[in-house]
Amino acid sequence: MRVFRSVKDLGNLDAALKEAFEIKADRFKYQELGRNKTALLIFFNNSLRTRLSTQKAAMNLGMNVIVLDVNQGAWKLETERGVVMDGDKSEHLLEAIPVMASYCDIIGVRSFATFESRENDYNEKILEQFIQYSGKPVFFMESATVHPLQSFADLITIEEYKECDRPKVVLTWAPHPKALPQAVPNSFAEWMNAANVDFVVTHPEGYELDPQFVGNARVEYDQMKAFEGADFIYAKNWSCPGVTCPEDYGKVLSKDMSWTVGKRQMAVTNNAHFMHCLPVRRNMIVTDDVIESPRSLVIPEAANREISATVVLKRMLEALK
Ligand code: AN0
Ligand code: CP
Repeated sequence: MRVFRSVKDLGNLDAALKEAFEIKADRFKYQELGRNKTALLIFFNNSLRTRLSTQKAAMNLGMNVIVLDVNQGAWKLETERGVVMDGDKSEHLLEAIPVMASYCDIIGVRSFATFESRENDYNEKILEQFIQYSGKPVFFMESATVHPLQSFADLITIEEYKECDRPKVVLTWAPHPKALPQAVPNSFAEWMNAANVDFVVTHPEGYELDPQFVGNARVEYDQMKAFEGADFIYAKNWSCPGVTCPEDYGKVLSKDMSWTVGKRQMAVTNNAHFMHCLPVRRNMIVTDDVIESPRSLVIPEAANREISATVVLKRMLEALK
């Protein structure tokens, strides 16, 4: 595997899940694979889980790890080609990428949507340059449009906790004070469409996800209706994807607190498990009692980030040989 951005990059999903459970049972099984190989993790944005779980995954495989917080200590990077660099940016991405790549074997990049331009975000302007100019395998640690390590961990978690063969999984929008990217719901939709689940998306009008990710998934605008009989509730806020109205891209269209996931909605589910990628704002996205309930999976879900990252790095190391 040279690039990890999509569920398609894993090939057969059942085989990938099998590998994940094999690693979960013995996470140091492949500790010779990464000997004298270096993973470089580059963060343009904050992170708790991705930063720690991916480092742990690399260490499970015997790799060396370098972590760079670009905005804390490195030079401010210009990303546009052709500009006269007379402002506050001291270095261009076009030099920085090959330099960073020269010190490592595999690169992970976190670079969120900036919401400045839908076109730039949805064309993955930053990540595409890493793929093009680094000459190294690149995995996405939440890009402008996707968060595949999260969705893979989510799928592993659903597989572990499902109580029937084909569970009903509901992705629900929930309110948040600030504009958030669509990366998590985009990837979650893409991965659920590929998995053996009955998948439903619910959100207020205007929050329609990009068709390249949501595909033909069922969309139900009535949240209570969507929750009926659900086995898993996956909550997340996202800002306007700009599908129906491009000029609203990245805007907060609603802060409707009736969408906050609470007891009222959970009562109509099939005693559903609650999921969220974290970090979560309590009593905006989900009430204290629901996130603290025995059916909440937020902690095991986060723990599975180590497993998804170990599988991805393992496959990238195997492809280096
Ligand atoms: C980010 C987001 O919504 O994409 C990261 C989630 C994993 N969340 C925040 O910025 C709060
Ligand atoms: N879920 C997730 O990616 O968390 P962080 O932003 O803390 O890495």
